[in-house]
Amino acid sequence: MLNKALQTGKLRDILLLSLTISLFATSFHPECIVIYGVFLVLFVVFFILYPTKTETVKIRFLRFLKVSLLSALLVFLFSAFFLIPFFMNIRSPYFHPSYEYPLEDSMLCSYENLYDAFTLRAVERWGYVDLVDVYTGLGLPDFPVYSLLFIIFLSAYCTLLKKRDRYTTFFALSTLISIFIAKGPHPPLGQAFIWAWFNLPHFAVFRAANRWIMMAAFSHALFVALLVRYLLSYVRSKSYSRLECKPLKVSLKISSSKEPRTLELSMEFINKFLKKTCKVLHIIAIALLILIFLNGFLACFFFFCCGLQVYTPPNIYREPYEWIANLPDDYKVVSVGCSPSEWEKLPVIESDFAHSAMRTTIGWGHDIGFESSFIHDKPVLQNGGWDFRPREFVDYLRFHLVRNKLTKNLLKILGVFSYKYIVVPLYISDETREFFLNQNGYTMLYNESSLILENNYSAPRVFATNNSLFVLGGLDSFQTLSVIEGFDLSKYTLYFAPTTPESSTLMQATLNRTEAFCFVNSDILDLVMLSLDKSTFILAGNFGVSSLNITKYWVKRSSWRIIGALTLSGDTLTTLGKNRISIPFEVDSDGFYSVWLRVGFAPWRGKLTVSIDGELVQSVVPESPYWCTLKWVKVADLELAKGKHLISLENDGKGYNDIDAIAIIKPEDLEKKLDETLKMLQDFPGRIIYFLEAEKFFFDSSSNWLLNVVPYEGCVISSENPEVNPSSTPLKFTIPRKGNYIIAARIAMGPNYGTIYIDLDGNLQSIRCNSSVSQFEWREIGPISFDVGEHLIGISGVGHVELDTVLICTLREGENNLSLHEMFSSHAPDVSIDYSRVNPCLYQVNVNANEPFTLVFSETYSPLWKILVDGEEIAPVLTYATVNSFYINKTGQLTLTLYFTGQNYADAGLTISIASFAVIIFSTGLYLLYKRVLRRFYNRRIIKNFVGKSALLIEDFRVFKNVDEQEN
Ligand SMILES: [Ca+2]
Repeated sequence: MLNKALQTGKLRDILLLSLTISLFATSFHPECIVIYGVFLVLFVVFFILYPTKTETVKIRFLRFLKVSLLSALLVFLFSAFFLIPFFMNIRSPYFHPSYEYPLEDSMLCSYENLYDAFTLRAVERWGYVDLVDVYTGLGLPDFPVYSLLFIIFLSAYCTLLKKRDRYTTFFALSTLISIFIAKGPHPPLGQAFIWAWFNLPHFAVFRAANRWIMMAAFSHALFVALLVRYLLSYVRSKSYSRLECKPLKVSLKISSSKEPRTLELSMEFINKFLKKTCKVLHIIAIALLILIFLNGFLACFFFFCCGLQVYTPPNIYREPYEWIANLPDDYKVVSVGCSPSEWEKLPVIESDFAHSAMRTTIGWGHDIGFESSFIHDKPVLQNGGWDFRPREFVDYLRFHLVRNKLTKNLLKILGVFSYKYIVVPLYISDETREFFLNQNGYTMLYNESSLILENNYSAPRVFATNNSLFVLGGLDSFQTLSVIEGFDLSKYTLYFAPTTPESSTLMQATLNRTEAFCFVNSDILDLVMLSLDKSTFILAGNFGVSSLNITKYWVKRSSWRIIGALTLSGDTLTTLGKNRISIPFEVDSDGFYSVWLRVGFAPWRGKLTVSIDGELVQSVVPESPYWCTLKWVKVADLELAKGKHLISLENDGKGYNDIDAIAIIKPEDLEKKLDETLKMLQDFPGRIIYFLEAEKFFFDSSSNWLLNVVPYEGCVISSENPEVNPSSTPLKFTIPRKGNYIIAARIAMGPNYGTIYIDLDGNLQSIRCNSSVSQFEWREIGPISFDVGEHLIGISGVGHVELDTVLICTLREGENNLSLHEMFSSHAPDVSIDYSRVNPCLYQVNVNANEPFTLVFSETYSPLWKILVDGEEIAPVLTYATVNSFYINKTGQLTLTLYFTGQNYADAGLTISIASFAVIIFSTGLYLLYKRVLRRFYNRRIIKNFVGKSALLIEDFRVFKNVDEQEN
């Protein structure tokens, strides 16, 4: 179509081209669109530049302009239903440039050698692994299928010797390019692919690099067709039968005679040889034709022999999902699955309850629970889906909380997102089943071969709250908060502080309404840094490459966000090897600057050397006995001139280094921001609470304390020492507001347990841990009066003690003491909500509110969700790190319309597409009709008469006119 349109430039051809491209752009797999798209562009370049005798480059270029402009317009109109939402940013996160796979993935799914690529061998080994190894077992057994394909394809490309034009040259070049990309990072010249992987936007989604071979397959088809044409004409011509005896003529000029003499030598044996060779060639050509015809069958023998492989899961797998499908209400489902190592029963097993695949009788398939929406039509947790935020949230649950058995409050955490049913299928490991059965707050609803737990914490999809907490912390805040008994997540909306420096207006708006400011394993410096100007701030994680090879590169690594730490970059810039990276930055004025790094403090650290503009400034070894936190460290104070600079980070290769962010700021600006932040916290009317996990802040490997994980309770530090035993050097913390505080500690109670001492600026406070019941409890100390400024807190123990978390919280005016239970026992809002789901983009919510409230809608946060109330449109605020909330400052009987405005773009696009189609079809019909009528007109010779008559009339008119003129 493209070729024809470029050749003729006719409207009809442009229209057909536009229809084809619209179909291509709206219905093909995105990878396919990119791959063929690249070659379509290449074809256009070829078309314009490839020299021909008939037209100049300029003519072809102008025609291309006409074709491309017209078809771009038409394609836009036809595909508006897809393109308008797409360009308005309503698209899968898969299209986001930060969606990348690690380089190593591409090694598994690309061609290791050029021969395999050229012969189009199958290399993606997923699917029916138990039945066939696609690499070796697809073809006819004991038959050299790939040698045959090699001969056929190579012979096909030999047609280039006979036919070299714009098309054959283009297709041959495309084959080369597609083979080169399809071999991925493998030699020769694998470096080019690796460069593209790390530097070209969107390239790192092509982990199945072998799919680029689809263009070579297309070219092969063209050349094989050409070969078949030549072979057929050769075979038909039977040239050997016409081969005549050709004598060898020799002219001799003998000096004595005038005339040269011709000598004819007939060499019979040569003729016989030629004839025989031609006969053999004839037979070979026929054989080749037969083999070309058969090669499809030979190469895909497995499928012709065994048919397409389908797997039907046993009824017993489907039963629990069919059972919940009969439940009438609006809910979400968690389906529990197995990790690959659990399916394979490997010696080292790591659980993964949200893994997508299951091992079936034919190989790997999608887990039936994971995809069970097709049975019950309700959302399933899966792995969080494509969206980055829920995906990160589920990563934290999968790889940290559940895998390490750190909580018994998983259902409490999931309940706020409306996950009501947990399906524990029969095929999961005993360990994972035990984990779910040990959780708090469920009712066993179904107990057959599979189990269904009903989550008692489950909140509706749309609910109201009148309290909120503002959290500066990572996702682990969910776990830290969930261990407070009586704390109901669905009564407190959690607003997480934005983790990139941006306008603080949003933060301010939510802060004014919030009950408490919680620093969860974070401190005031973190808050100060987040209020900095964007220009002084570098998100280091963005400079890491997408690879698993931490020894070779500085990579993007998810380890800190997976453990739920507060990360600003998401993934940190990490390496284990002896590597150096340089990151450019710019300062807008001359002056004295401080350079700060936010680095991960954890075990096995290397020495990190920092240089600026090539000058070494400082080295740090951020070693800590436990995965502590990411902390801001000042690495340099120096003069910088206005303009561009380079900061270089070098790891010595003796351990890891994780860098989250870099800040370059004038000390006086930082001082100013610190004062502003302190002022903001002093003016803040709510409570200020510090949550400090003991293992992160009060553990020192040189002390006699131990670090251990108590299953379902979390990570704790413990001591058995009969003497007073300090756990670490006291921790410095900043009190922003003068007043009374309580200190609370979550400790293990039990018979014969010892005493924990909390050392506050040198004053010891004791907590006795002896109790007849063994369990973890919160114990409070206070009130304690603190002045603004830095204070010290230390922990010691006598006897057997275990400490999980320490909390420091402001008391209100007049409060002398307060238990955590009271602090978080807020009343439910006086708001009743009744909602109905009209369609996935539209909810009607009827509210009877006696006070202003926050409406939480647990659908993945998108600024395109809006609420319409009394003609006023309210934008959502991100809450619980993943979903939408709307503050409704109205009371009484309210009817709210909750809708996804993105659908408006899709609707508008669809209208444009349909209208354009209608116009095109109507005008084409009209044109065809007009042509038909016109032809009939001609056929009846009316036209001739008509022309004759008019000519006569014109003649008359001229005569008449002439007479007039003469008279004048
Ligand atoms: Ca802890």
